[in-house]
Amino acid sequence: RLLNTMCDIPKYFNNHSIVFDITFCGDWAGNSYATSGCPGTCPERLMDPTNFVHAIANITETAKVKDLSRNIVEPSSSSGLTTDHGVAIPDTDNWLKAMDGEHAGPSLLEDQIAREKIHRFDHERIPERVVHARGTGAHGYFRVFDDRAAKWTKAGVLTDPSRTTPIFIRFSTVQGSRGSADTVRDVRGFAIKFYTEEGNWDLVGNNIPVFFIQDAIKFPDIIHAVKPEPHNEVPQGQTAHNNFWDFVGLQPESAHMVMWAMSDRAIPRSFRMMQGFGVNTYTLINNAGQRVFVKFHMTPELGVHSLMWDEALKIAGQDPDFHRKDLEEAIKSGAYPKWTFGIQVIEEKDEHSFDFDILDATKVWPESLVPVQPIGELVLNRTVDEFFPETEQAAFCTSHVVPGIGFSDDPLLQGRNFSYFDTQITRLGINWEQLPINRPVCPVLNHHRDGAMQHRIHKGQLNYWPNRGSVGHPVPTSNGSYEEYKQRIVGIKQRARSAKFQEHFNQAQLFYNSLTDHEKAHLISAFSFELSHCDDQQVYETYTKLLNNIDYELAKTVAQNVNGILPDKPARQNHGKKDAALSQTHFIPKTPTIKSRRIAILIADGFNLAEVESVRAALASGLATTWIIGPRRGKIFAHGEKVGGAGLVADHHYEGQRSTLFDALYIPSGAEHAKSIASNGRAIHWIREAFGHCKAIGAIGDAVPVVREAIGLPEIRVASSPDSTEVQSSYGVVTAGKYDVKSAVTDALEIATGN
Ligand code: HDE
Repeated sequence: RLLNTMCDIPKYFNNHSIVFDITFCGDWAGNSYATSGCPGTCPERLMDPTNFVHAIANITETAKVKDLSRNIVEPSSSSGLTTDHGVAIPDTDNWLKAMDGEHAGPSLLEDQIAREKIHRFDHERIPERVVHARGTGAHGYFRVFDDRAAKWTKAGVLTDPSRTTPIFIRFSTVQGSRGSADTVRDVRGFAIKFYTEEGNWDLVGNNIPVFFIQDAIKFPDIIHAVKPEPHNEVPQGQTAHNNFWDFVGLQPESAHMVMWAMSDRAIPRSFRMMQGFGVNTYTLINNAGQRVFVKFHMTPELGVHSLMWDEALKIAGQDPDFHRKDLEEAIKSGAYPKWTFGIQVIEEKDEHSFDFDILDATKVWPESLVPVQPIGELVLNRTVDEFFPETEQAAFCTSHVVPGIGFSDDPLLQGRNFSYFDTQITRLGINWEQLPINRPVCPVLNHHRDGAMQHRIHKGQLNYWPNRGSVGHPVPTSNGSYEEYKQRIVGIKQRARSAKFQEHFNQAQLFYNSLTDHEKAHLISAFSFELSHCDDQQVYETYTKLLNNIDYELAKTVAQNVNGILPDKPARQNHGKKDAALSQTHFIPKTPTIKSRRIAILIADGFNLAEVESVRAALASGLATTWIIGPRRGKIFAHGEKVGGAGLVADHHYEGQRSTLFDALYIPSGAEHAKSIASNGRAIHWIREAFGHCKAIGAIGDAVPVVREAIGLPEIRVASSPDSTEVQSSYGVVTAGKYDVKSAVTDALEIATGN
């Protein structure tokens, strides 16, 4: 009976392959199978929750892919078109009509085929996420380097190096709706679902380590203030409006996060080049039942890079899907995005030893005080098959943690733990966790039943606990189960915040002090842009006044730019402290890389083919992608080549793309080609704009004077003679009189090794 039962169990787990880790001491009829030391009669023993050992699935990197494959519909040319109830359809182009001879008559409501098609279409949309509506996702995996975190946590996903845990990540913006542009100035969401052996763990983070508010009860206020204004639903994908600045001006706890949001962090070059932060303070619990406080960090392999504001604005119109396409392009080309996963740990005994409250989500734990310890890596290696069922229906819950990971009393986290489950009910219905992208890859067995869109068919008579049943019915188990940390709580019920939560400017100042000069300049421009968009004097005056609590010079400059309140002295002294890890320049990889960077090659008829080919090969060795931009999309003929020859096929016409969509520009030699470029306004604009956005520009031979002329900067260094292969580099412009094609191999090697 026992063996028969075991054979049956996989059915309850949807036929997953399951490795059983069960110690039997008897069967359900009470006959002993006598493992040594069986202390009691079996029915009672098995009914005792402490003795039930939960079945554990053997999860691999591809477990989620396999799980999703149960729902995949392959394109098929062999089967005909059918209705949803499976009946073949001869014609899906013409509604059933009462035709009057050759003339159209009324369309008939009786056409159930047409009705079904329209009904289905009418209900295709579901509510978009109330925040983070615009996003994109991908699959991948997570693994730890070793078991170094075992001293803090018993979570297998964080400690067992033999595991590869499948993950799904969704990146998002916050303010805009589903169709808004990718490159707007905004916080980016970084939500990760780990499909672990012990259940799903959702780490729902951002690319900025702090938040606008300290207490979850303020969330509707900040979101109402940041979203398009209620009277005219303006603006879309922007914080540059009265309501946002009004709210944050009256809400000093937002000051720190506003500094981050006005920094380059809010206009990332790519999702792949952002840090991720769990933001809230979580806890880890080890096998001995000890607890530590923890913050989670994801650090991108490629470094942290941003667009320039002018680029971000332009790309929002030129290619609103820029980040979405960038992620897809990288994964499909094999340049898998990768992050190091790290933790900051604070022992319980040190909870109160900092000058900020470690449970306050408007504060970072400065890395100079609490270093980030790398423990693993996240890799994205698969795009979704279909956007809606995977990315749109993906739903995350901060309350979804696995044994070994817990919460803290961070008041923002506590509120989030309520809100996420709740919002999924509105968006997807109560059975949202049965949707393919959300369901765990380990067994799910309980007495939850029914609800709209129930997909599971539970056999048996018993849907409650305790029950008289035996096999196949889940029983509570303490083995490998989630156990709350036994936390002593003593308190007086009141609506209040703790003392250290009252200080709001120290870390805003720390952040500002830690930026490089160019980062500070960008931040000042961002404040000036945003406050200039506020036409209510009270709003921009209030905010410029608040800035004086952070930095006197910053406040003065912004106030001058936007006609705010010019301070005559600092509202408080600058403490002068810095923390290197707050500047994104801190995360430039030790070995510079051009992996996955997009390089535009601007050509016209008469270009030097051998040179282009060898430069391309050198760049490809560094895993950069190159794109030929020509006067027409199609064949462009090289110097000496006859019209009608093989040519080099341009990927885009000069008008088809803009320099903003590329990381660097290269223009080869070739007299006629250089002449054409010099006389083409759009091509000149390509060069000027790339230079204006601080992109690297490479020019050789005849292209050098064209670049110099276009930029209008005679100081740019060039080789002493047109025949010289000597490479000159100044202002980000790299030139040579001649390219020694033979040196392409050396160049490739240098590029590949980051030298
Ligand atoms: Fe969210 N947040 N949030 N949030 N959040 C949502 O849940 C909420 C907060 C974050 O790709 C919603 O499923 C409250 C901090 C991301 O699907 C909602 C509070 C951080 C995503 C919600 C916060 C985040 C969301 C809307 C204050 C960074 C997108 C749709 C207490 C750590 C997840 C949804 C995805 C989404 C509530 C604050 C990140 C309404 C109440 C702090 C990345 O439940």
